[in-house]
Amino acid sequence: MDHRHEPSLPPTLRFERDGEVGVLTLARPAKRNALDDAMVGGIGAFFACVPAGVRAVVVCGDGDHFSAGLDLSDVIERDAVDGIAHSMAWHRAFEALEYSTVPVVAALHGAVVGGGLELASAAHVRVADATAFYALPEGSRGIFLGGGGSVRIPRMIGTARVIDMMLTGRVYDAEAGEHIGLAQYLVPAGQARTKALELARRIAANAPMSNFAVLHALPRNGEGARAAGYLNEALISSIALNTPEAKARVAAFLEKRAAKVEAPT
Ligand code: 1HE
Repeated sequence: MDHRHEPSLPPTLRFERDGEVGVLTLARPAKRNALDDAMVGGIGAFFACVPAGVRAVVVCGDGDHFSAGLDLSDVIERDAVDGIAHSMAWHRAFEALEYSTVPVVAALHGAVVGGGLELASAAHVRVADATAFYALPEGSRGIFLGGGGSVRIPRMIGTARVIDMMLTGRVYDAEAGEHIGLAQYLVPAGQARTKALELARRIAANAPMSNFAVLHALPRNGEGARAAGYLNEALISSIALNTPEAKARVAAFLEKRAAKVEAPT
């Protein structure tokens, strides 16, 4: 029996299906989708056990903003040891997303700040609309990144930019954000979710083994020793090539039944 049916989530998270794509929505717009413990735990539980039949997930937010980051009303009464545990709970949740069984596309709009940017940076593809803006206000709040952002965001945009954002409170608008690599796609206002769904449908149509290799082998190969990366790549590519799905897809191309790569118009 498959237990991965409909997930039980806090009321501040909503899950819907759109064919093979799952949509997980931050549903706390009155607080600008600020992330409290229940939401972070819910995100972790969701990605640790993605509902059956879902082959890609879009993460998006209700209201005018993707997420205002950490729920600051949560922070007040926490000592150092509790603080470490809190940060590690975020790490577990966002690692569940990053190393999920399925690819995740983040649809960004409005504020993508602090822990909201940390959440977005754990996704595999980021689509932003023209209203998106990015900041790391932790510096001015007397705190620090705690959701894995000091590990992930420098890999996306470079350490120097993250240092600048944190020290000076610099805010990047949507266009500059795309330029420096905070998002891979920039679309008109109000269209991030639609574009993210379109990309997620395309991703869901890939062979599961290819998606698995991209999520689990590719980032690790870039991080460890080169020799281990090459060996791991050889192993994964051979496993992928030998799946019936790969054989069928390659044959379809050779027999002119599959789409060619199109040059952008
Ligand atoms: C919040 C939060 C929050 C809004 N925690 N309650 N993040 C920040 O430092 C960003 C803080 N938020 C903002 O700068 C602004 O709220 C926004 C630019 C995101 C949106 O502005 P606006 O004018 O649309 O909304 P607002 O009037 O500021 O906020 C609406 C309500 O949401 C208000 O509550 P209300 O009861 O008075 O209606 C705000 O208090 C509430 N709200 N943001 C709690 N973040 C793992 S470590 C990660 C560390 C971080 O993420 S630090 C960065 C925290």
